[in-house]
Amino acid sequence: MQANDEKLSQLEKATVTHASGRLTTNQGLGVSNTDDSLKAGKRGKTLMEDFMFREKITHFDHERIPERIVHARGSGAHGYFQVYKSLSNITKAHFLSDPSLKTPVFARFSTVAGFRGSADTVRDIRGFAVKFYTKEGNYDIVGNNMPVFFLQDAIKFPDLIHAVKPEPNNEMPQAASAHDTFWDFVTSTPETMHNLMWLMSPRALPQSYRMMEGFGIHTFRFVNEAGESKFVKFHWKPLLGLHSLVWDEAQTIAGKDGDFNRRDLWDNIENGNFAEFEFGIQVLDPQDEFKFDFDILDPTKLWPEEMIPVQRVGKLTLNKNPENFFAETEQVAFCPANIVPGIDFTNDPLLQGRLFSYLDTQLSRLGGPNFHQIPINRPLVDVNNNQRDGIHRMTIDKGQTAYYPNSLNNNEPHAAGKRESHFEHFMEKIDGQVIRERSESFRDHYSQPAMFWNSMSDYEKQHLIDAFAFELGKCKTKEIRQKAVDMITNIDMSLACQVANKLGITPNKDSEAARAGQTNFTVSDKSLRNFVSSALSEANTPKSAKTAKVAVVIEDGYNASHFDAVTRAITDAGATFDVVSSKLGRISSADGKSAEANQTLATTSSVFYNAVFVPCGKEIDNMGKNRDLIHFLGEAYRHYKTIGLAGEATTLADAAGFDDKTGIVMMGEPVDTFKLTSSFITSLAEGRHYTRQITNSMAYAKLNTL
Ligand code: HDE
Repeated sequence: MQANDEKLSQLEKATVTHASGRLTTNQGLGVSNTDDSLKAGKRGKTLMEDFMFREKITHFDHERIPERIVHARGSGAHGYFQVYKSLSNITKAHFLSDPSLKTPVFARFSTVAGFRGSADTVRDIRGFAVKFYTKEGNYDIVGNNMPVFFLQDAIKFPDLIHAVKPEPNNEMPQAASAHDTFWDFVTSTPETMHNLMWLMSPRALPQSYRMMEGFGIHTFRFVNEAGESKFVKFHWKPLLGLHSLVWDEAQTIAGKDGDFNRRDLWDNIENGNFAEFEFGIQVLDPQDEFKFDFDILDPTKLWPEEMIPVQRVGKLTLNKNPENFFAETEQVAFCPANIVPGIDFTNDPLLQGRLFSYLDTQLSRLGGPNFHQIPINRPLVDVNNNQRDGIHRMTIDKGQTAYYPNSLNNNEPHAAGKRESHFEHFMEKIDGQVIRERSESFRDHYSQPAMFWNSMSDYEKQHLIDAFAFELGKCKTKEIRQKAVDMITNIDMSLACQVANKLGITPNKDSEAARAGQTNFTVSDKSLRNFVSSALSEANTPKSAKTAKVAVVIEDGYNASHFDAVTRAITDAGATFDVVSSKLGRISSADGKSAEANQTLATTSSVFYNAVFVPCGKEIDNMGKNRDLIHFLGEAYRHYKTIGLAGEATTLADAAGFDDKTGIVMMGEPVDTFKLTSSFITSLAEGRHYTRQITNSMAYAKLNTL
């Protein structure tokens, strides 16, 4: 029994298996031949009369709907949400007040800029959208994997997206921000600086959707039964920790398996490794609204966890793949305005714009006003109102009245009474003049980016430097590169200098671009500029070997006892492995045993694994000369992965150029298999070995000498 049974059984009712039965037209007419069109003679023209042909082709011609204008590429899963303890003291939301309640959910993870068929592992923000099918109606948290956004006002969103999407004259580049129009826009819009820092960090390359954080970004409100309100920010914390890909690895994966993140989510759910996230809240008393150096309504700012702790109050478990991608993942319609009693909006101008945009875009994407009746979008509670008709209406709404008030049907459906669940807007006091301007309190665009930079580990800092240099290096317009570097001087001089150095330019901290966005802004005593928030660095995340994937590379003559020991240890640690060899099929060990190779060095690549292990064997000399294997090992080395070498396989360390032995677990003969495999698993559980020194003399250079 699934905890999300109620929603799944609702979907089940809309499911058609097509498992058996005669072939029919859409009108139910039996069809005996669907392979030949109706022709005037065996070699003649197709006849207009062929309604079977016309029906089949017409349907096919209309099988696609417009992809999402942003977040087109996505992957979804079903699951459930459960709160740890009642939050009824701060919110009257029913699904947050009862720890015994399992609320069904559907979640969709996405990239932003790429088209529907683009690769998963591009540098981009990831969408993290969750639809809760609650007893009080559908509630959506439509968030991202970064806690801040590029913009402070929704009216700028079309400009941002036009700038980041492929350029309009030649539709290039696909799913990439590394081009002139994006950097032209952001260097003219200093409020983008904080999100840019996140985009240039490893956070933009999640290793797995199961291993990324999620954020509601905006400040929302909780409201309790007594009508008291608190400001609140939403977080999703992955139980497996926060883990990212290396840039070089992400690019290789984009070529070798564009479905990498989608496949990972799908396969793990199929294997029972459910995706789990804790729900976190940061709660702020309204009296503290003006206590900080930043405006709490500004979506380009985060609330440092060290100042306002994240309380983990519940858990999201994604435990079931969709039955049909189109029906569920493609047709699901999220909307930040889908809200339940106990939760409310704030004046954040970005949120305010989003409250309009989603329903509007779905009208054209899903073809009309009845998309809420599509099975994946249907609430579990009854929908009862006087809205009628429209394209693709799926219910037969009975009765004479479709208006209120009415006497012919006793005023039904009636306005919800006090004791019936209903939504009431928080009675916020409004007092202001109509004005098209930005608040002064939104002006500081550089303190939080500086905090982000200061909170990074050495590896993350280097990643940022390389990412800025790559993206700006791809821009053809020199002035844009210069502007970007000048603006970065406001964040950190050493970052600006190191990026500038790679671009062959000199930062100018007094240029117009550097000064833009600083108008009237003085850094106050409370500035977060020098604050270090350890929650921002991936270095401080939980790590484990659970669900990791290991490549165990063997050739004929391998050592079966090493192989058996390591594969057992991998399985015991909750990880999985592939047996990789030069050929598929049975590989024979030195002592007459065998193992089945399910991948070859040609069909797979080290980028698909978290670690590599080579049990020794009598073929080891040949292995040392195998370019594919040395490339495989060298790549794993450059991507900071654990590498295990047993017995004679230790000679591969030299052959592959492992000058720095950090994360290289090896033991020559005689091999103590228990000790070696335990160290291997410990090292695997530590995640990547970012302190490993990688220089150009290693790995690649060795490869060229073969
Ligand atoms: Fe969205 N966004 N967005 N966005 N957004 C859409 O709605 C929009 C923003 C986010 O898996 C669209 O159904 C505006 C922030 C996600 O189906 C559209 C603004 C955040 C998804 C839209 C923003 C998001 C979308 C396109 C500026 C994180 C994918 C298709 C104010 C908090 C949901 C659609 C899914 C999708 C508008 C900014 C998250 C056009 C106007 C900030 C996860 O309505």
